[in-house]
Amino acid sequence: MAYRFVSAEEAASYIHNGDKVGFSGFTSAGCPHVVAGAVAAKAEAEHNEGRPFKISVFTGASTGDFIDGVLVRAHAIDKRTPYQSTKDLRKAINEDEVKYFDMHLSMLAQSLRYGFLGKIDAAIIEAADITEDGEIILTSGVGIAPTVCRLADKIIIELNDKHPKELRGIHDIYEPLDPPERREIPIYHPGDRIGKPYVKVDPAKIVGIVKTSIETDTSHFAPADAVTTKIGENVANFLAAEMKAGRIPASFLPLQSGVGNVANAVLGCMGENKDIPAFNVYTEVIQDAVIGLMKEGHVKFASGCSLTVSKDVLRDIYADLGFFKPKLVLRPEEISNNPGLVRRLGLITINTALEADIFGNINSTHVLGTNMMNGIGGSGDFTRNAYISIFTTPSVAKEGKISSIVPMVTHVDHTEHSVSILVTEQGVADLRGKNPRERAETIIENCVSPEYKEMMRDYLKIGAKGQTPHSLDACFALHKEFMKSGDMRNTDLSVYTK
Ligand code: 0RQ
Repeated sequence: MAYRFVSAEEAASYIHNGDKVGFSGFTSAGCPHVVAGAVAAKAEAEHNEGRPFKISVFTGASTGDFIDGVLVRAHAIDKRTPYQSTKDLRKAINEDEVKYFDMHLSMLAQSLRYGFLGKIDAAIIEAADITEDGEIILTSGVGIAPTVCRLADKIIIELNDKHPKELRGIHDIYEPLDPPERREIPIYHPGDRIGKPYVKVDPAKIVGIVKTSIETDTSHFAPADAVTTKIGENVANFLAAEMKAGRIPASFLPLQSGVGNVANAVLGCMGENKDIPAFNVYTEVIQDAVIGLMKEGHVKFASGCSLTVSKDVLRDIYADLGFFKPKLVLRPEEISNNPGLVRRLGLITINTALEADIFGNINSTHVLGTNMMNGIGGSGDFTRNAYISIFTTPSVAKEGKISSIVPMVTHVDHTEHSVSILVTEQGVADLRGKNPRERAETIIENCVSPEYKEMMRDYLKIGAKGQTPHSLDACFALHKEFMKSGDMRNTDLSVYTK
């Protein structure tokens, strides 16, 4: 092969202060593991010499400590998008050290192509294989890899032998044309393949290949507990009833489900529900539960952007590619999260709220309206365009000191217009066809924790006038009380009625 094999340190020498760097992967699945660490070491050395060194980091979604963690601890990140979930990076964002901007995941690749975010200098890509004429076989996650490979002046490959070359064929790499040439994306079924099994690049752009041998361990879920199980059962029972009522076809519709413990529990409960037939998944992250359901025959096919699964599950998949490859496809996030496809395929979408308000607005990202948690991720891509858009949240957080359902959310990611169903462990609020007052009553009676029900009813009485009966004095009373005493249960709404 004509390529140069280099050390991580030599690869890092191609990255310079002020560069905009695009990484492959989605969650830590498919992310390169070692070059970012060498870039962080280079940054520290430069800082020690009194020279500036920061790069902007563009990725599929969150990464892992081996990209976001090492770089932020070296004070080497200037700008960051579109999603993150690493403790140290979150802290640096909220201390205003890192300029993070939160984006719908489906829009990042096209925003880069449109030139809205500046020129991509380098792409760092994890590969399972590469051919002499520049066909890159990605690993367990795709993200924005095809686009950054095309836009970057130079490409660094991490060739990871823990991903088999036989992965060739699992990916479906397709980039839409830009307007005014864009046509419809010809996917009509979750399993349709429309692109190439590889990312094709000009071999001359590949400045070096770093060999690695690192297993990705992307998924750490707490086992389902009483609350997440109840939420899961509520969602599954709701969907089974919708099917019985004829509002979901008997063949069912493809499912998208967010990331995390609740999402895993929901999928588990759907698999156990005898009234729900085997279904397809069209989502961004394919988690452990999907693979489990696939083995049992409850999931027929899964289209996603990444295999965000635990080490053992990834080993199982790789050991039996003959079984799994025909049932899986990994797509760029521009396609896995494409709003037009979400609407066309009629997805049932299930995402998690940090907080919801009694009128159905959702905050997925900001604690107390100010501190970034992770980012909107793909939740907006799916929610806004869903056949039925479901949000889940435990009714309380921090042992009851926070009600996840409040009079007014402190930050809006998804407006009332995009939310059909709200589910907590308390029950299900069906918001379809309801006006604001009806929505509030349904959410209070079905979803709010008993400890907060009376408070919410009182709030509605304070904000008596208007179509949406808010009180601009009292709408953040619970949040202000939490900031004062550390417990929303101490809120005294009577002061607003005097
Ligand atoms: O705090 O970490 O200190 O324990 O928030 O809450 O209940 O563990 O929930 O891990 O599922 O995350 C919305 C953040 C939920 C996630 C969010 C505290 C709570 C805890 C986390 P601790 P939980 P999860 C696909 C779709 C947006 C992106 C998305 C998310 C911590 O699901 O990032 O949907 N979603 N993407 O105690 C203050 C409240 C709180 C609160 C909970 N109201 N106020 N703190 N907490 N409610 C994925 C991708 O796009 C890749």
